[in-house]
Amino acid sequence: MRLSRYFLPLLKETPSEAQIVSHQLMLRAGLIRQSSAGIYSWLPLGYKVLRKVEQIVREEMDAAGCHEVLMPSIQPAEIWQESGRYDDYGKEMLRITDRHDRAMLYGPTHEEVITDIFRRSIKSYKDLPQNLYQIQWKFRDEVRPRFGVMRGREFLMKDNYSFDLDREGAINSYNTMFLAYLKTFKRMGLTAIPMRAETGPIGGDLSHEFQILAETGESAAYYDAAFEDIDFMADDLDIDQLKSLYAATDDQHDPAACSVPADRLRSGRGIEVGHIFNFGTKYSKAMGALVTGPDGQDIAVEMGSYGIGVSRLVGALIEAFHDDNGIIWPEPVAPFDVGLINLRPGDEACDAMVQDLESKFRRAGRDVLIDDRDERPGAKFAAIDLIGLPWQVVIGPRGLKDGIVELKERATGERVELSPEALINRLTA
Ligand code: P5A
Repeated sequence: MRLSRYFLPLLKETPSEAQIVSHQLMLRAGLIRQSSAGIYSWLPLGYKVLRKVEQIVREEMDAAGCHEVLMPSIQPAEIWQESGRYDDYGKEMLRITDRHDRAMLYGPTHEEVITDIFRRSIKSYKDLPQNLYQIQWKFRDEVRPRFGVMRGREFLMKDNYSFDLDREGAINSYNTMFLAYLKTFKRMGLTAIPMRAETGPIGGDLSHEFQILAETGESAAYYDAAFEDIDFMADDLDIDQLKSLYAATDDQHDPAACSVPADRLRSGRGIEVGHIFNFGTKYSKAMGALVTGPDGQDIAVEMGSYGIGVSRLVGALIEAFHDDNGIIWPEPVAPFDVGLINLRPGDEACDAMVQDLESKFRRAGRDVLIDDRDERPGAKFAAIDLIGLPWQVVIGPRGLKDGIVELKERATGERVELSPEALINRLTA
């Protein structure tokens, strides 16, 4: 991709409406634009990151044996009246009336829709367990949307729903999601701390929220240092041990009762990027999601739901990975892998080298953004730092005379001069 032909509206000034660094950087780096309060458009660079985050989430859900579906964003009021949540949900629910005066709503979550699908499709215990998920926009009319995509009114969520015959099966589904979540966040370079949580309007008696650590996080988090040493990608993680490790929010933390020795207790600031719930038969009983059990009796299925804030994660990643010059994307979610800075567009040798490197990177499956704009070098360096690509390559006439280009790693600031061959080897190994 050539920057001169791309749609990347960078801002020089920090927009005054943005209070936190991720919101400021998302606007400055041309990732999003606000449409109305808490509602955003995703511009090309931001949308690329959103899709990469979404894809990691999707791969981990598929690996955990879940099946992807897509449910409507607009839902009928009736199913919420059946579950009993229509009145309880209050003003956060955006209520709509269609031309036939039917009550509809923009879904804030999908427990009712999935329970309705289930009850009309699955009749026997032999078809259990099931775990379905989607990646779909939600709407919650938050009183005070703020911090950009971190607390929006319209936001992208990955939501799973599990169906089991009994409590034991349901806990097993819960544990599977618990481990899948730790892996999902780790793949993005994030350590997520699972914390016991309130169930709120979703309901149930067992719930964890997953908080990633960032200095600018919304709430205080206390946790066992063991979380920092665990290899979340390992296949033999001990779920019971993980669940027993100390982790507490501000209101839960009681220094007197905390069992972790002082030198093993860590504290930080957390951002909630996921939340999982087991709510038993709350919806299946209210809505009649029954299966015939082994002895011929009708049984209300045991359910759970599991959410990841996909659009919030883009903001959370920036909160976790940035410096004074801009964003520092971890490689798995970076919009492009490499930024090629052509210091002298129009110079034959520079143009040819850029072209050659681009096609070699492309063949190796590396996504490249070329700054071929007619701009001062300083402006190019600042732009490529701001948008946070993991690797920067500087191509200039002076270096090329000696057969070298310069490589800079965004995260460390480390620079090396090397031959184009060595560069390709290093970044495509
Ligand atoms: C779980 C899946 C649920 O809604 N029902 C389906 C359950 N859980 S939740 O905790 O309310 O939301 C799940 C995750 O969505 C993100 N999130 C938000 N992101 C941006 N803006 C918002 N206003 C917002 N509200 C929730 C969070 O990451 C949350 O963990």
